[in-house]
Amino acid sequence: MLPDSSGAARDGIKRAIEMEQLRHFVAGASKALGLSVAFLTLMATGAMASVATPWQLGVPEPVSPVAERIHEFHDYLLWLITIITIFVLGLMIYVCIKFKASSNPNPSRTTHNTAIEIIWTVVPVIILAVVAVPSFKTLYYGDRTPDPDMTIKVTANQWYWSYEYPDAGVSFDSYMIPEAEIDPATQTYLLAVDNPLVVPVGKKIQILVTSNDVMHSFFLPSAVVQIYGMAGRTNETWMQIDKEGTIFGQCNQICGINHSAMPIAVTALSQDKYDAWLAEAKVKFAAAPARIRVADGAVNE
Ligand SMILES: [Cu+2]
Repeated sequence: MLPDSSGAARDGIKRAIEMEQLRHFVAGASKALGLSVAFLTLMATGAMASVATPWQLGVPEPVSPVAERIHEFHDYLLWLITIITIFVLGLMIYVCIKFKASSNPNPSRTTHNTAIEIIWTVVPVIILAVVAVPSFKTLYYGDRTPDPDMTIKVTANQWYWSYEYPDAGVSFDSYMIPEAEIDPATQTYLLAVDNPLVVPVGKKIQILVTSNDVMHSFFLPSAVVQIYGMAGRTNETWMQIDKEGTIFGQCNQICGINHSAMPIAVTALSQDKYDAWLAEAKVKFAAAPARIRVADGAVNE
């Protein structure tokens, strides 16, 4: 060691090394976080069926304009919170190292700084505003549609759904297919039903939901529809399924012992196929006697 090397010089070198290590750490952490966020975003927006699969990441693929907007809002918030979190983490690490007792033996006695106090009040207010504006827009967009193409009335029962097409005069019940009758090649137990709700693709459908008994909830994750069914009350929402195929949902309000036995299947068909189905349904369901479920669970077929 050189005779003139002072304690201050050693401290300076030590601090320089620490700052260099910090810069490396922050750069590495940002890169890792950026890659993770990109990966998760890719997984969340990738093509996925509406039935959950083992090890699936992310939420179901959106099938309606409301679902798409909500997914966009979700991704926007994810970027926003990621930036805020990285900024706060970076600030904390910087402060912990720069102002620790060994590198800052004579701490500042500052208690107020007007400029900083204004910044840390105004910036969060701006952040809340940029979250609130798209949030309310999406909320009101999904609430109801002013000019629906058709109406479907959904009535929840313990433990099945009744669907009614008031414009067409068609109504029928939709029951879960029991495990013993499931065809594993084409059906999924706890999701497959005997009579799915059938809708035309690309049409704005007003959905009115009520209940005949306890509280239920009509929940279709791929279309981001979730609305309570309550006896004596009619709740309104809407959906527009833009892809042909079947999506699934479930009652997601605990409604009694067979709560798990009231799945929802919605099949979206092109207008021609839907018209053909409707003509068939008018005949099929007109003649069918209403199924009555009695206390012991028996059903008259
Ligand atoms: Cu229910």
